[in-house]
Amino acid sequence: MARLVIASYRVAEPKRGAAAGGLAVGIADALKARRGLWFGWSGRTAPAPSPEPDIVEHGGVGYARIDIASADHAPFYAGFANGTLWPLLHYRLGLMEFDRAALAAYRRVNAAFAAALAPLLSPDDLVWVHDYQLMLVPRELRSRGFAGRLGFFLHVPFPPPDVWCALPQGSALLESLLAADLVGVQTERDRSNFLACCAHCLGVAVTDGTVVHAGKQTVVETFPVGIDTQGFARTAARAALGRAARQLRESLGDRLLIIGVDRLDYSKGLINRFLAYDSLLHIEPSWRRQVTYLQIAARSRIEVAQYRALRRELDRLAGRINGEHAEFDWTPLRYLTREVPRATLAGFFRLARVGLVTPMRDGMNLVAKEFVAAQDAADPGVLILSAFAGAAAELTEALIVNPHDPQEIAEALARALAMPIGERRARWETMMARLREATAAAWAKAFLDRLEACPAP
Ligand code: GDG
Repeated sequence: MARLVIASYRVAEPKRGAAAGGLAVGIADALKARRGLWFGWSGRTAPAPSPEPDIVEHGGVGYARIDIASADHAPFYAGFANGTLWPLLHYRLGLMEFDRAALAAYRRVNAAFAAALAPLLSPDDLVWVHDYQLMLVPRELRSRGFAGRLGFFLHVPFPPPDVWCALPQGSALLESLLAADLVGVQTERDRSNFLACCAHCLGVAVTDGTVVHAGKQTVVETFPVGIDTQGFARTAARAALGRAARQLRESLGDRLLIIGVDRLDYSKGLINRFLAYDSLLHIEPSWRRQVTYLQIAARSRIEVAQYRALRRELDRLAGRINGEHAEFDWTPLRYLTREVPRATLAGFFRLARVGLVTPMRDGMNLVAKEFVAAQDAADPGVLILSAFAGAAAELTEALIVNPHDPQEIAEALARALAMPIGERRARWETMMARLREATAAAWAKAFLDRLEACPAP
């Protein structure tokens, strides 16, 4: 079996492995089975990027990590990756900032990653590069002589040509991705947008989802990311009996819980979600005192100005909603900007009657899947899900809403809160059956099987 090499911006702490959540959950089995190496950033900056990574081994898996040049980290990460690419890939041209110096830093960091990784590779390795921070790594690896099988997976959405083309020098990023043998995206919409961008920006031929550019063939397919469904369900069942869940239950009394859990990010639709809850309390006053909405929104990317502005806006809105609707013994909205431990979250999901997941645009949205996995089969909660989350393609029995319309979300909330148990169970069972099959491990296996089937270049 070929060795697996993963390259991603962040790497899990070796000792935590899959317990770290995120990407680690999906790739843990594959890394172990294929005596893998996980390559990425050490979390440190240094005057110059490390020429050689620091490598440690844990549980049969190697972890190779490099420092990023101090002068490059901010323009690379807060600048190009999260100030330019993130808004662009989420269709938010109005929030996109562009500056050539940031693009140059992004190029340097991607080149430094490839320069440190290339000497560790052998021609029959399977190399799998992840996400928008490393879009130039495929081409950089090829230019350093790596000719083996190379895959790239994009975790976030891919926009249509009219949006993508606004990015100066965007063609160079597309060309780099086409240096890979396999490009994976989350949904059919992302796939058709990516192919349309290749045809439109590069003028290349696209047939049956395969792109031929500069004499090289690249397959583009969808691989929707999953979660460790059974593992998360077990964690939730256990955590629901624990102290934090008991305290939450006691604090709620007879009130129904609506829960939202997101990184504090403008793509997650938090402002419209708060407005929707405000609207529910106005249009359906019978729910006053009968519900509590708990929103956990862990601070994220505070080095980017747009995220700080969003935080201020949400703080203001939360204050306004509570000021207007609260009673001396009822706080309608509980809003936390700190991280909550993963198991505690799982237990809270299980207590909730409604999971509110309304991103304006999201590659997949794992919270939606975690909410479903965490439910008690005898008394499952209802998922309200944005039509623009990748997860909506699979979780079709959720109440699907347009996140641009707070009123529509409010109506879905009223419907979810009043939904009879029979309908709740029927919807949940169908979604849960799907999630039991479409796990994170199945996702990684599908991608790697497909990559292995690509003809060796
Ligand atoms: C990107 C794409 C795609 C959240 N708050 C806390 C916490 N979380 C955990 C959730 C979930 C994860 O973080 C968030 O994953 P999402 O998928 O919802 O969103 P992104 O972070 O934007 O991820 C996304 C994903 O990549 C995978 O491909 O689905 O579309 O944007 O697991 O539970 N975890 C803990 N405390 C918190 O407060 N412990």
